[in-house]
Amino acid sequence: MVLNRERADAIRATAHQVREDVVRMVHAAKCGHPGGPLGMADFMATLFIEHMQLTPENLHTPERDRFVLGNGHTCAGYYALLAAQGIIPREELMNFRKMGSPLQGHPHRNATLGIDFSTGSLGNSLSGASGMALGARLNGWDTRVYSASSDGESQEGQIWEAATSAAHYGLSNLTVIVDFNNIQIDGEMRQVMNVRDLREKYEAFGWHAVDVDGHDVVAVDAALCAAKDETERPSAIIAHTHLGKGVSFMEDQPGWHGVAPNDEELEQALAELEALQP
Ligand SMILES: Cc1ncc(C[n+]2csc(CCOP(=O)(O)OP(=O)(O)O)c2C)c(N)n1
Repeated sequence: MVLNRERADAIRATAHQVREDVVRMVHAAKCGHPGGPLGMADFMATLFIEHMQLTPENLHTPERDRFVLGNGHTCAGYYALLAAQGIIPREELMNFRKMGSPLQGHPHRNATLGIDFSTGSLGNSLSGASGMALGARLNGWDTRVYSASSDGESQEGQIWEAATSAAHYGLSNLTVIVDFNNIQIDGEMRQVMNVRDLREKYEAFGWHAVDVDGHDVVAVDAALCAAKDETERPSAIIAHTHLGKGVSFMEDQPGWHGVAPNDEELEQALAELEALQP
């Protein structure tokens, strides 16, 4: 079923809020990674608002859906979405990366905040998510496990061990969304270490795999629906995005992978985002 206009608008409004939160959080921390989460905001909001069953009410229910953020450095956006879901108190967001806050610069497993897996060291995520998916199936649960990853994380060999194993066990309750923006910490992914066509790769590993425009919430929703319809294979959604989406001076600029905006840059970023408000 195609996402109706009202639901699509609600997702876009949440993605907008996430972008504002991200630039404010990274600015307040004076360090962090704004580019990735700005690029991921549309597909992450689609996942969290429309698909994943993760709410304050079911947080402690073992059968609930699970999420693993493989590109852990992009966690400002993840925390902002958990706040949008009412799981993290909004006021905590401004303590991002501060001493004593649970919202550190990479996600730390925290049952109270619904953070299911610690990440930051690239490459572990799909193994963890596969284990959760297999465990859920062995328990006879209806749980779906979602993992976000990136073109940079796809350079890690362990991702492909996990991809082999997930296909071997037919983990159709597992979906990975890959943030494919051709950018990583040291520059353009195609120059640093080209991972090539990830849809073809996942298909070759026995997965159901599709390419989508990661900023088109209707297309992302359709891909997530198709993943739910799969009964034999795990699913990979290769989301083509622009790092820094929504802030002109950050868009497609590797330099904004992991730098905080200064006061003037924050002001400009917020003004530009305001002008784009859906
Ligand atoms: C095992 C490991 N090696 C290296 C790093 C350092 N590192 C942090 S982010 C990053 C690039 C990741 O690429 P991507 O997720 O595509 O970056 P983005 O799109 O957010 O710029 C690297 C190599 C790490 N976190 N873990």
